[in-house]
Parts: sequence; structure tokens; C-alpha cells
Amino acid sequence: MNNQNLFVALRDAFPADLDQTAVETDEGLSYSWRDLDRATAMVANLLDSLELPAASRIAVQVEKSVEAMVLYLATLRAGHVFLPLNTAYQRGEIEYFIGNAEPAVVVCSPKNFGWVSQIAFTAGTKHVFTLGEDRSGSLLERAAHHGNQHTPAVRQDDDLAAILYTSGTTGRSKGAMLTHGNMRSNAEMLRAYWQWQPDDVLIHALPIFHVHGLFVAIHGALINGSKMIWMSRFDPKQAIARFPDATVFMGVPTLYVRMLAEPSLTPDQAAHMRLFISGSAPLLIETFNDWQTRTGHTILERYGMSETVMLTSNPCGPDARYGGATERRGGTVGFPLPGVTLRVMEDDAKPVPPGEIGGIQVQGPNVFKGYWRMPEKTAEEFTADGFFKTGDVGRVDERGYVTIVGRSKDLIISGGYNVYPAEIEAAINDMPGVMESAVIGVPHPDFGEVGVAVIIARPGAAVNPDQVIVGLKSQLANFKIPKQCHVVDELPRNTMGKVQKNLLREQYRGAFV
Ligand code: MCA
Ligand code: AMP
Repeated sequence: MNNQNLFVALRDAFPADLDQTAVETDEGLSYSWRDLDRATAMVANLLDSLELPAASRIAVQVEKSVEAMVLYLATLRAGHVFLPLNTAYQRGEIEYFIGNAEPAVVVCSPKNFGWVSQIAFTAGTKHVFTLGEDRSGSLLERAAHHGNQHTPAVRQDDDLAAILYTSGTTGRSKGAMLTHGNMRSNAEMLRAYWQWQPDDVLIHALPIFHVHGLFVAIHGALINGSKMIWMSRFDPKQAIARFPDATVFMGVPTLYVRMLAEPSLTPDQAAHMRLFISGSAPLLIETFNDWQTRTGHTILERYGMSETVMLTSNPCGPDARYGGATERRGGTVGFPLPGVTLRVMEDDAKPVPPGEIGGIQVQGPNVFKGYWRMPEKTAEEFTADGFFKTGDVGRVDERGYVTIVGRSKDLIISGGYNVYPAEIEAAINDMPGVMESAVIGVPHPDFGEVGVAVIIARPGAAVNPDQVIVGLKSQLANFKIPKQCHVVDELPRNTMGKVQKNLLREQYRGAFV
């Protein structure tokens, strides 16, 4: 049914027998569908009792747990807007997100309550709860006093369901506003396109503060009424050990690289699995081929963004739109998903000739509503005829497969996390003795790509690279920290004086491989 709360669509897909297991954790805990229904009702009732304005932001920075997922579902159920925050974010980053989003409720880990609550109360947030990975904290204590029945808030397709902050090549992070309709349409379409089966079981091994783990994985399982094997953190040995009990695995390429290093990865061990899905970063063709050799399975690579959820996918079964194509082609991200229009453009208005490279633009029911309180940024990222400019550069081959060949945005994707050089450079440039810096992405065997900082010191000043790293670690999420830092006399520049990052990338490309 169209125009409904996303929670209702997910709840409607629960199996008739609510006593079946919905989630099994790596700690040996088991949650039934009834448990999920009741727990989300209790937390939604707690949120209702706070008498928040409709569509209040609920900002959440907690460790991965089933209860954290319950909090997400309860936020939808109560009709509020979920704002997930990476646990690696530090004080300055959290201060910005809370200041910008003005959440009515903040939920943090018990160990961070001191500093997070100080930021939240200063920003005007009235309610700060805690939630620990071991089910400790005030959120569940308070929810325990509420009833386990709850009528979901009425929400329309166009109403906000979540805000996901994505950094930018210039300026501060932007909050991508995703609606109930964006996510429900994408989840329903993926259910069909990836041919979810009644007996599918998903291994959930990703963090739940970004699109991949929170939306693609959780919605995927729930909208099919499928059980999840829940891993609080990814461990390659443990994941492989659970293959015989599961059928679907979703991961960023680093997860596949790490599993390939395990001798326990064999065709026998993977025989029960139906589908391995990769996304969030480019999957190297070597990884794609090695996985085929080692397991007999062909990884299905797909492509998406925080602003759009999923955009393209290699086929799971025959795709009638493309002559019944079934081949999952390594190095490509497959076909535009049903309902998604994708075009490759020379500039905003002019398409490239077929097969040529250009900027990827997209349109569809999955494309977000805009950036939170940034109408000008939103306008900049859409064309006059309503297409979203992804910032990715690619081509579509004669069979319809999309290949991403690069990015027009200055972005490093490290282990599936986005790192914007502009943010790191700004932090380095503020350090004593630094005149200028350039942060570039270079190939890395584990993370795919990592950052390297190249710095020029002020005349007469000495800059210690180790001190730069220490300084950055105190300010920024750990995955953003460059893995190497070099102090040099000059940076390569073009005739306009602009730093030529392509030359730096060439110079340092062998740093880790
Ligand atoms: C950890 N470290 C990293 C990364 N992760 N460095 C660079 N890139 C990373 N991704 C560093 C830490 O800073 C630390 O360094 C050291 O590695 C160990 O940290 P630890 O937390 O123990 O690492 P880990 O547990 O081994 O984590 C690696 C990981 C993780 C499992 C690959 O990064 C991960 O879960 N990545 C998945 C990200 C994801 O879900 N992305 C989806 C985004 P030090 O010791 O020096 O501090 S959604 C998206 O992109 C779109 C929409 C889409 O299409 O899906
Ligand atoms: P995010 O801002 O975290 O949503 O990251 C979105 C970006 O991740 C996209 O714009 C792409 O650059 C990249 N991305 C996601 N999936 C893939 C993929 N399969 N191959 C290459 N890049 C990808």
C-alpha cells in the first residue's frame, strides 16, 4: 500500500507466527518477532509520553545492538525522524550535528553521557537518554514503564523518516532528508529484485549508523519477514562460521577481503548461502574473482548513496528489462534498479554519447527530499529537470551495465566509510606551523583506499608528522585519520596555482601496496 508509515510496511511483513525467531545474536540471545513488536511499542510509547512536536529529530550515537535497532524502529513507529551518528565521531563532530539538527531527544552510550549531554543541553535538547550495548542505560529503564501496545503514527510517503549526515567537498556536513516513501519504495523493490525467499536468513555484520547496515540490510530482512544473525562487530572467522545457517550476506569490500584471508572459506562452507552482496565502495575485480574461485559464488555488486538509498544492482535473476540478462559483471554496479532513471551527462543538460564517460545523474522515488535546512545546497545538487547529481563519474555499456570510473567530488572511501579531504585539510591547516596541506586517497590492500596527508610548513617552522596525527585523532573520527603524513617543501600546482592532486596520488600510490 502506498502512503504509509515505513514501520507499518515492515511490521506487516512479520510472519504470522510471532513466536518465531527474528534475531539471533552472536552472544546467543534470541528475539522473537513478538519481542520486536512489543519492544518497539514500549520505546514508541516512551517517545509519545515526552509529547514532542511531530517529526522531532531523535539523534542516536550508540554501539550496535538489537536494542539500537529497536530504537530506530520505535522512532519510525512514533512518527519521528531518526538521526544515526557513527560511534567514531568526536566532540567537535557531534557538536555540529546536534547544533544543526536540533534534536528533541539524544540517545548516547552510558560512557559518553557526560560530554554528549553537555553538548545536547547546550543546544536546547530537552531529553538525553543512554543505551549501552549490554541493554543498560536509562532508555530501556524508562521504556520498561510503558505499555507494549502502540498504534503507529500516521505518516505519508513524503514525510521525513531519517536524516543522514554526509560530509561535503566544501563547507560543513549536510543532512540528507530521507522520507518514508524513499525507503519503503526502495526496500520493496529490492525485495523483488534480489529475490528474497521465504526461508532467507541474513548475516548482519555491518554498523547500523549508515545506509548499508541500517537500511539496506535491516529493511531487507524485515520487509521479507526474514531472520537475522546479528553480529555486534564484524569478525571474518565468525561470519564464515555462520554461513551454513544463513543465505544472504551484505558487506563492504573490506569485509570480503578479510574473509578471503581465512582458510575456513571454502565452497563447502558457503554451500548453503544464496547471495553475497557488496557495496558502498568499489569492489576490486581480484576480490570478485577470488571469491568466485574460493566459494563458487558470484558476488552481486550494487551502488547507492545516503541521498538515494540503492540506485543500481547487478541482476540476481534474469532481468527482463535487459533481455533477460543474468550475468553479474565484475567491475560494474549492474543496471539501474526498477523505477530509477539514470543518465550519464557531459554537463548538467547534455548527455554523453552512448558508452562514453560522464557525470551520473539519477531520478526516482528513492531520491531524497533535500538537505536539512540547506535549500541552496539542495538546489545546487539538482538539475533544472529534477535529476540529482551524484558526483560519481561513470558510463553505461551497450548492454546497460553501469560502471563507476571515478568521482568528480574530492572524496576518499576507506573501508566503506567516506572521508572528505577538505575536512581533514582544514583541521591540519589550523595546526601551528602548517602553511598548507593536501589529503589524497591511495590504494590500500585492506581498506581499498586510505588517506595520505602531504603538508608544507610555514617558513622557519617545523611540523612533526606524528604530532599532526595525534592532533587529528583528538578532533576527528578515527577512520578519517590519514594513515601517513609527509612534510614536503612544495606541492605540485597547475598554472592557476591549484594543487594537482592527481600527481600526488601518482607519487604516493605505492605507499601501501
Ligand atoms: C577502522 N579503521 C579504519 C576504518 N575502520 N581506517 C580507515 N577506514 C576504515 N573504514 C582504523 C581505526 O581508525 C583504527 O585505527 C583501526 O583501523 C582499527 O579500528 P577498528 O574499529 O578495530 O577497525 P575494524 O573493526 O577492523 O573496522 C574495519 C571495518 C569497519 C569492519 C571494515 O571500517 C566497517 O565496519 N566498515 C563498514 C562501513 C560501512 O558500513 N559503510 C557503509 C556506508 P587506530 O588504531 O589507528 O585508531 S553506507 C554507504 O556508503 C552507501 C550508501 C552504500 O552504498 O552502502
Ligand atoms: P555515502 O555518502 O556514504 O552515501 O556514499 C556514497 C558513495 O559511495 C557514492 O556516491 C559512491 O561514490 C560510493 N559507492 C557506493 N557503492 C559503490 C560501489 N558499488 N562502487 C563504487 N562506489 C560506490
